[in-house]
Amino acid sequence: MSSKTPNHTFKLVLLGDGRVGKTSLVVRYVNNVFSEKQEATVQASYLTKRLVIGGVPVTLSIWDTAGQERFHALGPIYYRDADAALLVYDITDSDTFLRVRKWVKELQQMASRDIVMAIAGNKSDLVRSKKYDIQEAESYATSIGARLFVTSAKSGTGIDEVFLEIATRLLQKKKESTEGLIPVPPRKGILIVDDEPEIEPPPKCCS
Ligand SMILES: Nc1nc2c(ncn2[C@@H]2O[C@H](COP(=O)(O)OP(=O)(O)OP(=O)(O)O)[C@@H](O)[C@H]2O)c(=O)[nH]1
Ligand SMILES: [Mg+2]
Repeated sequence: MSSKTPNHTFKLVLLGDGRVGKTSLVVRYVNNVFSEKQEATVQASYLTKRLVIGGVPVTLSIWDTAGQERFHALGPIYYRDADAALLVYDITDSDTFLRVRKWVKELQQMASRDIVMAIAGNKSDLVRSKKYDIQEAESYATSIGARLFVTSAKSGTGIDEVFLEIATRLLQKKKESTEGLIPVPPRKGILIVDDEPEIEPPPKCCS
C-alpha cells in the first residue's frame, strides 16, 4: 500500500442471541474456517479484516459480542462508538429474531444516530429447499434502513456479501460527509463587512 493511500478503519459490532452463530460468521469471514463445536463467547472477542473496495483499502475492526443474557449489560461498551452493527439471528429459531428487534431498539436509543445496520439470518444450511420464511424479517429490515442477508457460516453462503455491504456503506457515508466538509472558497469580489453595531433605544420611561 502506498503511504499516500488513506486507510479507512471502521468499527463493526456483532449483536444477537446466544448460539445464533456470530462467532462462526466472523471466523468464517476472517479465517475461512468453521467449527461445529464453536465455544460460546465470554464478554467479547476482537478480529480485524482488511479489504479493498474499488481500489480503496478498508479495515474492519470487528467486535464479536457474547449473546448469552448474562452479558447483555456489556453491550454499550461495544456498540457505543461503533460505526456499524451486524444483527444476527438463527433462521430456524424465531425467538432469536425477537432479540434482534430488542437490540435495534436499544441501538436506536443509545448508539450513534447514524450507525449503519445490517441483519444476518444465519444457519441457512439447516433449512432444506429454501423453506424458510424471511418476508417478515425482510420488511422489518427495510423499515429500519437495513438490508437482510441469509447466511450460513457452515457453508459460507452470504458471508462475504454481508460484510462487503456494510463496508461499502460505511465508505460511501464517509465520502459523503467529508465532501460536505470541503471548505467552499469565497466568491471573488465579495467583501464581508461586519454589521454596524446596533444602537440600543433609550429606555422608555414614565409615560
Ligand atoms: N449448521 C450450522 N451451524 C452453525 C452455523 N453457525 C454457527 N453454527 C453452530 O452454532 C453453534 C453456536 O455458534 P457460535 O458461533 O458460537 O454462536 P454465537 O452467536 O457466537 O454464540 P455466543 O458466543 O454464545 O453468543 C456452534 O455449534 C456452531 O457450530 C451455521 O451457519 N450452520
Ligand atoms: Mg460467540
